[in-house]
Amino acid sequence: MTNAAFTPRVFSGIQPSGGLTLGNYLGALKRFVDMQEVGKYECVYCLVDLHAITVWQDPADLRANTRELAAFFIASGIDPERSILFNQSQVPAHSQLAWIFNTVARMGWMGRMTQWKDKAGKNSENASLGLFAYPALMAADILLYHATHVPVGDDQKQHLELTRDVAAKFNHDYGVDFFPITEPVIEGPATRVMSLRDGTKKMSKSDPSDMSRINMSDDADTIAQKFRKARTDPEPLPGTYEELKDRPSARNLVDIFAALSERSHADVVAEVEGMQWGTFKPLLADLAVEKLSPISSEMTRLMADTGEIDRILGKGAERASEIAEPILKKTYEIVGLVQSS
Ligand code: AQP
Repeated sequence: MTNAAFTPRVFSGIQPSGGLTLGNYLGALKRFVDMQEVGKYECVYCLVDLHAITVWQDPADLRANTRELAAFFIASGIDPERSILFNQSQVPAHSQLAWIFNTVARMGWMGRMTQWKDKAGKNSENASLGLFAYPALMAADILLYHATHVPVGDDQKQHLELTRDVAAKFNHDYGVDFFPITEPVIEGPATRVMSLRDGTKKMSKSDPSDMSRINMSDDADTIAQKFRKARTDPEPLPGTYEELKDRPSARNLVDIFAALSERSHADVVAEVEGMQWGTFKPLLADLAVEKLSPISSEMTRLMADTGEIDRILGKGAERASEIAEPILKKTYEIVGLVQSS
């Protein structure tokens, strides 16, 4: 059976672990909105709170961050009527399918994940079992909806490959064609937004330097200051994108500009050819403020009514369960787990 046999369905998620960045927006949220607007997919978007607790989260912060993340989705353009928006822990089928996948995935697969190596670091004996099993839960999130397409940033590519391996192994072991082999959708001019201090490192909320990232909560002055101080190199902007190949910090700023302005790299480079950084950086800062400040003001407005946010998430969880429950039930049947009706 090919993926054509499945309903075209998008699934993706973000952890409510606080500190949303421009990387989350350009690599994930903006793409989620694009997929919703295409109109041909059923879109399921999840605040993956069970993933967040694989590293310590203060309970009060987790609650606040979950609501703030829901506000971020809606403020960025996700319509909770057209797309399904919910938090993972409200649909128990995620954990139930993850357990089945814990028995399908191999220890060796997990041990090779670069995110595990980066996050557990030298202290892996002390990392949580959940952090190690994180990719099996992610496979469950995706396959529970028979998702055919998963928009993510480039850093999630390896986890998506593991999801495909889990689906293929399950189908093979049980002699079925039950789970789709999901397509990662890693597209657009900024699939990996890099640190403003080091163009070879991913922009990340856990970077100790706040100057390395644009936070969704940054005000206009802070955004302008961070771009002004962003690392570049002494050369002016070149005439072709290819000439930026070995200039990661410079390329990063051009990528951000292209993604925010929804233009191709070639188009942007043609316009700014020969420009000095002192001229380009303020243009970039103005563009970022123009695109991001309406989102952060809308987030503030939405956060004033957390009851409404909880209602949206509750309704989303009900709609998600309607898709997930029959798929989980069928999985149990395939595996041979007796369920009295
Ligand atoms: N810098 C980035 N460029 C492009 N996409 C990015 N994403 C995150 N950072 C970038 C994408 O955002 C989605 C949600 O990711 P997550 O919830 O797993 O968060 P994360 O990747 O853990 O975010 P951070 O900031 O990188 O957190 P830490 O510092 O804890 O590792 C995913 O689609 C991801 O690709």
